[in-house]
Amino acid sequence: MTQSQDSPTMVDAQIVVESGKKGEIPTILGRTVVVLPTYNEAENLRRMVSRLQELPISDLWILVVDDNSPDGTGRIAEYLRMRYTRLQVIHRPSKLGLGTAYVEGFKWALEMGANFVVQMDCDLSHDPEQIPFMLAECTRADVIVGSRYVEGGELEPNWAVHRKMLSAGANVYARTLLRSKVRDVTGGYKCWSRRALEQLDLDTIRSNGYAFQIEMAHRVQRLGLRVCEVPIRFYERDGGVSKMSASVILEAAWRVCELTVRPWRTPRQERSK
Ligand SMILES: Nc1nc2c(ncn2[C@@H]2O[C@H](COP(=O)(O)OP(=O)(O)OP(=O)(O)O)[C@@H](O)[C@H]2O)c(=O)[nH]1
Ligand SMILES: [Mg+2]
Repeated sequence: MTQSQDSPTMVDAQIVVESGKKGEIPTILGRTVVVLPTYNEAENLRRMVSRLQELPISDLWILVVDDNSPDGTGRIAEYLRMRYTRLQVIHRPSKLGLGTAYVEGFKWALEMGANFVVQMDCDLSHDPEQIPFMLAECTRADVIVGSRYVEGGELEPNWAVHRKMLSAGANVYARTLLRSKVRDVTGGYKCWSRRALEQLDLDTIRSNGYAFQIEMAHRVQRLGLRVCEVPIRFYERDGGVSKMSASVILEAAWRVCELTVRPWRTPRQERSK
């Protein structure tokens, strides 16, 4: 089978499948929760929420996980919570990291009966209009990765060269050491099925920054879950500033090494839990 522009990639089978009718969301979808971790995203949160609200997905909820952002993102989230019935906010006392924000958000989403959970940055790097295309693959995959590194995926051309190099370099480094079949192993735009999240043993996730994305992709592969990569265009963040830092990069570099030598549980142990 040949790889065609914009066709999703089934990672577990290492083949490319045709996409079918793009954007056609199965009617069995049930509840979907979009988890948005925020730290100083006051410039972006409103626009993000309004774009999510316009999506043609029934029973779509939004969960903001804010870490007491000094720029008042938490207050904006509260204002939005009063305006929209399907928006909830978790307020945490201080900047506790992206990884723990997602873990809290995922647990909350499972508790409220989500069948699918979407994780994405709240800086408009991830285009909300891609969600229907990701959900359209949900019947044949446990995890759908919005991928910059499959055919049809792209990075916005005016993203800074050093960021492109960091992203590509980190991806090659992690994929090589962890023998990852996922092509965008550092990507933060994903759609999880309930089944996948329930198997992941969220309390044992060790990574908190950039490394969180890598550890999750690694666990998915070890568990033998079905992964589908859907091409996305990745945009430069719209407003606000990046939280990328030297310590985040070092954590990722270290964590990849740690995962290669200490991969915690085998899939069988993980499954028998
Ligand atoms: N709750 C919470 N959210 C965070 C934290 N760190 C980052 N975020 C959010 O996580 C998302 C990703 O962070 P970014 O700063 O965009 O990191 P990045 O996408 O790797 O870097 P850029 O491409 O430069 O934007 C954004 O929505 C941030 O606001 C944190 O410690 N706590
Ligand atoms: Mg970002």
